[in-house]
Amino acid sequence: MTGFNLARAAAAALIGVALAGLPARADIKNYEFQLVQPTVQAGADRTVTVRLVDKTTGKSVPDGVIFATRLDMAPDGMQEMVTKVTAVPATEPGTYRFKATFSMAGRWQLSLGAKVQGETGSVDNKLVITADK
Ligand SMILES: [Cu+2]
Repeated sequence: MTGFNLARAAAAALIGVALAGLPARADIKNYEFQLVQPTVQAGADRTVTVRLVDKTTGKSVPDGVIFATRLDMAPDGMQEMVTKVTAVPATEPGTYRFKATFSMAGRWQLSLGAKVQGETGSVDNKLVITADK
C-alpha cells in the first residue's frame, strides 16, 4: 500500500466508524416521557409526575426543557375539554411535575413537547392519565 492509499483507507475507516457510531449516539427518538403514576383522583389541583427517559440507557434525563403542554380528554372523545397545566418544581432529577384540575373522571391525554440539551429536534409524547372518581 502506498502512503496515499493508506491515508485513504484510514480516512474511510474513520468515516465508517463515525457512521456506525451514529445510531449509538444520542438521538432525540431515544427519549420518551413516562408517567410515574398512570392514575389520579378526579378533582382540583392534582399533581402529575412524568419522567424523561433515555431509552438506550434507561436513565432519567434531568435537563429536558418542556416547551409545550396540553391536557385534554381526547381519549374519551372530548378533545375540546382542555384543562390548564402548571409546571411545579420536581422533587427528583429527571422528573417533571405539573398541577392540573381533572374536572371529570375518565381518560385525559397529556401532550408534552420538550427539548433535550445537545439534541436536535424535540421529544413529542402523548400520555394517557386516568382520572378516577
Ligand atoms: Cu370530559
